[in-house]
Amino acid sequence: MFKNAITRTPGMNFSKGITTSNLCKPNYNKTLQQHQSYCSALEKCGVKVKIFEADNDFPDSTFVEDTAVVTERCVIITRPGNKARLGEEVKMEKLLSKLMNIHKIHSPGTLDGGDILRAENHFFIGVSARTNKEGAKQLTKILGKYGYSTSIIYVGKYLHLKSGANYIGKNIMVLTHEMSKYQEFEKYVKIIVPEEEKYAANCIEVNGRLFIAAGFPETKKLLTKTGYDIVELNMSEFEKMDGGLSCLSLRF
Ligand code: CIR
Repeated sequence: MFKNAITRTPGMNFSKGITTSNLCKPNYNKTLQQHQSYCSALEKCGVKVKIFEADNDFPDSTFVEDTAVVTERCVIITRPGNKARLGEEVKMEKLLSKLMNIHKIHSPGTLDGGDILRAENHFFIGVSARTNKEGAKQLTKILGKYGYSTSIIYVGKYLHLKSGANYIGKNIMVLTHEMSKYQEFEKYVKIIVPEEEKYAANCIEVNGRLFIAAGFPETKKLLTKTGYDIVELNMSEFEKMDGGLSCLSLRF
């Protein structure tokens, strides 16, 4: 069960963040509305949501997931792999300073939380354009000290591991077609989203409910079969900046 979540209101310069998408620029008011709906949905699942104020120094800072890995045994402050985001983690470290067992990824390691996929007490660490081998090595060591197992996955062309693979409990992995072929996921029940809906592979389970991006009907049908209550959230503005449901919060 998650008791807490941390989010950050998108800043006015949200549209100046990093993106590879060729969708149009996000609309700020719509972005704020979608963010509020996301936070309310978390609250409806019994989660206490701490919403930090917008940080205009970092247009991507609403994607808080990338700045820390929070578990019930320890916290790891990351070191974002894109220079434009380096420094977001310093602010997050201050905000999390009351939590126990805080560790940090150190240079030359880089690591984005979007590359860290937890499945029960196992952590898949994606090595990507953002998370390097050194960052993965440091995280492996820290998590190992707390009794977690880890393994490394090479993410390929995806921005982050969780852009294409997400664990939703009940031994189920939600995967893009491409990631479904990774042998690392063989022991899971696989739900493979259609190619034209691959954005919807990024979904999160929150206290028995499944948050999915609105507008992906085939994925919704597949995920309804899991027995979870489905909560559809409009993510259009975040998708324009390469962000998904998992990126918008730290849940613990
Ligand atoms: C970035 O490129 O860093 C942001 N525009 C999107 C980050 C999305 N985060 C995530 O998938 N964990």
